[in-house]
Amino acid sequence: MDFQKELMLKQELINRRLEKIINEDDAPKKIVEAMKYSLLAGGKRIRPVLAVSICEALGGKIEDILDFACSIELIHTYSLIHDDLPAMDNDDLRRGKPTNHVVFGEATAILAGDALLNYAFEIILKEALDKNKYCYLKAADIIAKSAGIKGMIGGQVIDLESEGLNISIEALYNMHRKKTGALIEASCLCGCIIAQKEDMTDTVKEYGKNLGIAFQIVDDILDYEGDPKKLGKNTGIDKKNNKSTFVSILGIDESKKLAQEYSKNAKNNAKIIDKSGFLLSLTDYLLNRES
Ligand code: GRG
Repeated sequence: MDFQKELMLKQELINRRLEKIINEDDAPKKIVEAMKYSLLAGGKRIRPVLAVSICEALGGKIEDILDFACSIELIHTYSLIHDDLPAMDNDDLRRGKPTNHVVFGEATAILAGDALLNYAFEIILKEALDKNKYCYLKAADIIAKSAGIKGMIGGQVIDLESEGLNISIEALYNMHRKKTGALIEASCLCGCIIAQKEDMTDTVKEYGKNLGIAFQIVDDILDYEGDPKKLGKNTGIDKKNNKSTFVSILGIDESKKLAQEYSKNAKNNAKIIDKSGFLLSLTDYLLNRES
């Protein structure tokens, strides 16, 4: 199996479907333009790739999950637009391009995020209604919870509350399991649920959990390596963001070891889920990524 080729094919498939989905004529042009700007700005499409790959590996068809998987990318994009807002991280750049609020203004950026979240559930419900299968409702429930107050939004709130504080590694882990991990875990689980392989749920859940944490530790490592000076000496807090990170608490070497550990666990799960080796290579790719 040529992993890079396979990954590119999946990303292209998802990109083409996203372009189709977002081509909405029956809505004000400005909001669709703002939604498109961030949605089609070249992300890695990790969450839909995970959903599609796991569904396929467990015997489902791509068409069974493609729209559903794309809706997860809409939710991810909404979270990035809102995370970049002045009231949150106040970032001017995302994926090397001006952030949504810099281009369209704050009010439109807030609405574009809201619209992407709502549109995601329009797609999810359309799938559930068209396919008329219980598994789509179950997957919808998983996605809704993972993006909500017990998942991504809950994690974001804990993150905001922790600003400037020296938090424990356990608290950091708990925050990231919700903020970044929940949607990643849910993407994996939906693949399993839509493939109707309920007996694999525990392994897929474990995979998503391990991968989500490895992904976040790598994110912290990449952030540190992009600007090592910003780490406050022995403060446990990353100076630029005024937040604790895996690197600010554990140091760079321990963080790399921890990322390897979680990744190793995820790879053991991946081998059970996907015999083709794609998920295994995807896990490695995410650990060794440069952005
Ligand atoms: C505002 C409700 C709300 C939530 C925001 C997930 C999140 C919560 C904020 C994102 C901030 C961030 C950069 C977190 C680190 C991990 C992460 C989610 C990175 C971005 O995901 P990738 O690498 O992004 O999949 P691409 O650009 O490839 O889509």
